[in-house]
Amino acid sequence: MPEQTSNAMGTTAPAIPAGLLPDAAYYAGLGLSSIHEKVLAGERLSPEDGLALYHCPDPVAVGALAHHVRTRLHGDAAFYVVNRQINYTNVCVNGCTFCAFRRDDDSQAGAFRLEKDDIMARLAAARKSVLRLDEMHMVGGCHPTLPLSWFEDILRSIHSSWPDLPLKAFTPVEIEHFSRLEGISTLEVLQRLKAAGLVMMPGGGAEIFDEDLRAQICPHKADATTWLRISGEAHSLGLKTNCTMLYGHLETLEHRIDHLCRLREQQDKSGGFTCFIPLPFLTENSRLKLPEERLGPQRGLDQLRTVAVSRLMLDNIPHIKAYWIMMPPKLAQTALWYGADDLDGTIVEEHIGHMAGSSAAQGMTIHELEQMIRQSGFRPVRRNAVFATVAQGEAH
Ligand code: V47
Repeated sequence: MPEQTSNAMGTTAPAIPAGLLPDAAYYAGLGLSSIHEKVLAGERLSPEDGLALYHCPDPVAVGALAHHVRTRLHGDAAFYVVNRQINYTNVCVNGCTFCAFRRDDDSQAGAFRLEKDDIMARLAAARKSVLRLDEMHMVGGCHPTLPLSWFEDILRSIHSSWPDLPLKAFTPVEIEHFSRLEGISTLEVLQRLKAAGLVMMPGGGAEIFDEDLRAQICPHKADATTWLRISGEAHSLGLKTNCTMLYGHLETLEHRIDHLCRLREQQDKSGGFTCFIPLPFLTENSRLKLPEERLGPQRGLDQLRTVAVSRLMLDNIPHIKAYWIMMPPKLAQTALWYGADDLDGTIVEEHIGHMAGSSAAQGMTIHELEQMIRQSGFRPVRRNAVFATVAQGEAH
């Protein structure tokens, strides 16, 4: 039996097997002595440390540090959720240049908008096929006319049909849009949605926080300060939320580290971020054209390194997700060894990544997710939307 250790999140996890982490001399040779020491001591890394990890020539050594932290937090557990994604519309007023999903208005080719009955039917079918859903994940474009009451009604209907189904919906960007449409504060929007049954918010819309870059890729979207403020407001109401970073487009490594540090700072203040999801930019059907050197197979290693640096920098966020829709599933499996501890879930239907070129399936079965986790050497743990454990699996 491996030695048991208690960790910062209050759970007990087996100690990392001795010898997996390269020794101090190896990290000294890479110029990472102080980072190695800080990681072993559980101390916070600086922005400069984050950049040094990005510049380190040995990505495996960076991954081993992240794996050490991930193991300290979660042992050999790798989480997944039996969920159903719903994109209620792709009509959006924001016009972000990277987005392949959005359409200008309801009449444009490829535009869609679900009715309440469509949403209920999708959930009913998903529940029938898996017996029980542990998360409904609903997001959409910022539609120009759909009122807040439309969303409240949908949440209430779902909640009254399936009171045990945790409802995760609406990014801070959608919350800000509802507040503008209704002429009420974002806090009031959140209070109303919570009263209608919302328990969790997904982390989309954070993109990259740097103001100059935001002006280039998403000029009309809620700005960084607003995105972070709304997350904090949600936390103050007891709603848990996730957070993301869209990377691999025009940003520099400094922008990525700045983004991670702003999330970490917000988490110090409000404490409700549950999971961080680094989202590698998928380039198909996008108006944002990247220079040649930003494309190509080397992006795989960058994705693993970004998972690892995120795990190491975000010392106050419990979970890091390798989202198998945006990362190919094989890379998501590998990411479990680079600091990730969660794979998201069964999903069933997804549009944002697929319209941008994701070649992943639309959904995965529970068996496939558990196999992915077991074949990577981890123990599957089925969780719900707020990361409460639903069922523990065996490692093999
Ligand atoms: O907000 C849009 C990003 C996000 C592209 O919280 C793109 O559990 C890559 O946030 N290439 C939506 N990314 C997805 C999201 C999410 C997904 C799964 C789980 C959770 C969670 C959150 O996708 C958007 C945007 O940042 N995105 N277009 C693209 N071409």
